[in-house]
Amino acid sequence: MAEAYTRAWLNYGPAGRSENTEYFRTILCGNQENPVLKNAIEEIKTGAGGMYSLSPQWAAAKPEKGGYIELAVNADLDTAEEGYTIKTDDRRVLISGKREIGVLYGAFHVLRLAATKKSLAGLDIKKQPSFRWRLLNHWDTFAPPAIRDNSDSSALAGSLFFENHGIICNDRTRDYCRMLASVGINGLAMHNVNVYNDALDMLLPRFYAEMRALSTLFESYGIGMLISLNFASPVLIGGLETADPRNERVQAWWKETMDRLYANVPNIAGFVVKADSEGVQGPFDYGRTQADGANLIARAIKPHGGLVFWRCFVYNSTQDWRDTETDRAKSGFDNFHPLDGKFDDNVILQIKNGPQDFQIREPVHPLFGTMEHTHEMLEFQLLQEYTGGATHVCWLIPEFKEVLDFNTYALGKDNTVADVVGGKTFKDYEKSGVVAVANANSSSTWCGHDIHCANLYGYGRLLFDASLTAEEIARDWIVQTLSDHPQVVKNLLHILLTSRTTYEKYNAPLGLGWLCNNVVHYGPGPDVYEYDRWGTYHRANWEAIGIDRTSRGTAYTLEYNEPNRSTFDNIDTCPQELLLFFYRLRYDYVLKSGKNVLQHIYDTHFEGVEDVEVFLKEWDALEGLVPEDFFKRVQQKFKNQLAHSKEWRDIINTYFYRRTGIKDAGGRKIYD
Ligand code: GCV
Repeated sequence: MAEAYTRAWLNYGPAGRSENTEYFRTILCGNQENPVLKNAIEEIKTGAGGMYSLSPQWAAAKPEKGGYIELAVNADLDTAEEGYTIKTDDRRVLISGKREIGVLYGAFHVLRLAATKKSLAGLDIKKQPSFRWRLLNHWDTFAPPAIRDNSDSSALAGSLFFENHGIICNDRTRDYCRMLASVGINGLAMHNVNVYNDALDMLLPRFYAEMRALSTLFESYGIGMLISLNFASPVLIGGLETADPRNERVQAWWKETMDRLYANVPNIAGFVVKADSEGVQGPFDYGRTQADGANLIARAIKPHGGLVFWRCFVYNSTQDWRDTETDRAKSGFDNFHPLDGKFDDNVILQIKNGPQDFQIREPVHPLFGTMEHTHEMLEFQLLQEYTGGATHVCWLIPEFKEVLDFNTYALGKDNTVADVVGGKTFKDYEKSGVVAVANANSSSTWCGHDIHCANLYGYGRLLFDASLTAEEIARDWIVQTLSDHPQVVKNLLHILLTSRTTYEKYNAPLGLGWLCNNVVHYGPGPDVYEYDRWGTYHRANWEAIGIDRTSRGTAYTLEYNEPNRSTFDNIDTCPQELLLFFYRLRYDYVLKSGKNVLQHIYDTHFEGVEDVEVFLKEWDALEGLVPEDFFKRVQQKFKNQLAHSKEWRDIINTYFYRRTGIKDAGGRKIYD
């Protein structure tokens, strides 16, 4: 564990004395024993101390004089369960929650307004979350996989939750919960979805005490505990010779194991399952369907109100590169779509945003909006596994918004992904939601790069209020974390809002993806995946590149509802940024920009590096305007990003130059 760590966006730096100061004199709350309300009171005290050097007093009755913040639970509030209102009258800011958690969210809202220097006078706000479940899946492990624990790629660096084969619950865990609650995250799985060794025991008495301590802490911040489990547990830890979902002893084992777990650990929201995926066992091993597998767990936990988050990342990971018939992109749809209506009501399918694996540009997964009788949840990745590790700034919120705004045309009408996973299209709000692979780890900056915290922050804010713009979210993060100095806001806004496009320029042209190294998924390796077993081939030769996924090729396009199907199936209407995902194109194919494919690749790779040069300059201009240690850390990161973007540029450009023998039209340096 890192010994010291930053306070990220909860640093509550001096907000200057303002009209807001007065309100922070007293906190009126009828019940300071409730753990959630207690956390709200503590948070306001911390905020008032940091921002105004005040130590507000708690009071059970209205103070005689002076400003105050009142916290109240009001079950009649006309909002969803986690909703709240904020109203300012005269000398009082009244925060009302339908339940205690709404009060806590409201308290964080008020603190955010103060920290971003907005006035608390005259407020009349009503809020409720856009999605019921706003989750994180940590991919932490009891012992970090050494091969991935490197400071540049660091996608899976040291864990927040595990150390020396044990589970951690300490002050830092509490601070993490504060951060999550401040942006409305309400559920969290600690362990990687690949569950082996010690992690199998998270269902067993060995860890009850630690799990109880953690889940109680989580509960006081409105965070439900999720547990990742291994489908083969009855064999691996249960002493049975099978994990067949139709076997009665297996069913009894799951029921008993879950009954005992629920009796000993409070606040379990559900279980995350990766099955039949990348070597992990699942129902296919017994000739059963994914629905048989999911329902097995669902029935065992139904009496406890638990949910199964069943992942759809099921594909053949032992493909032969010579096989041109199998298209991995189709596997999610092919395995799950025929099962629509077969899943129990407490099963939610957890579907990655795209059909492959968190590449910087993928089309939206065709399962969204095509399973009318099934609860669907969207899975994003905050962990920058493919998007630059702990080095490259790649702010993902614009991408997340694009995905949420994608029109699935479910039921033949306008229905965005946000509608589908928000429970508006087919199923109810209670089983709706979004999950992201988490990016915080044991590093002192939480995410291995100070600016990567903007991804975690932005994710939570967006899920709580999907109507926020990327710019509004970015601005709040900048001011809360650093400063409202116009130069700081301007430069960082530019960096954040354009960083995804920049990364895409040198990472993967036109939706191609997979030009990276294996395992760490960091850095250029254009042929690394080409002859491997993972089904992710670009098949570049001397004249063409890409896979034909149209109706003339693998027929992936047919998995979408109309009119998306036709849009993708026609090269003239297919979005340009996805052309190499959907089509096999000659390098001299001319894009709408007037450039051919090869020149587009060369140009974007040169441009990407130039963009990073601008980022570095913009950052350098902030010296003296942001805290020095923060400034230095980030400056070094930008220097590393610049060097590494050059690596991307030169390796990818040389790769295609060697394939084609065609020089850059601009005469720029491409190595032979
Ligand atoms: C946790 C990718 C990652 C794996 C990950 C897998 C998944 O393949 O590289 O580490 O496994 O996705 O989402 O299950």
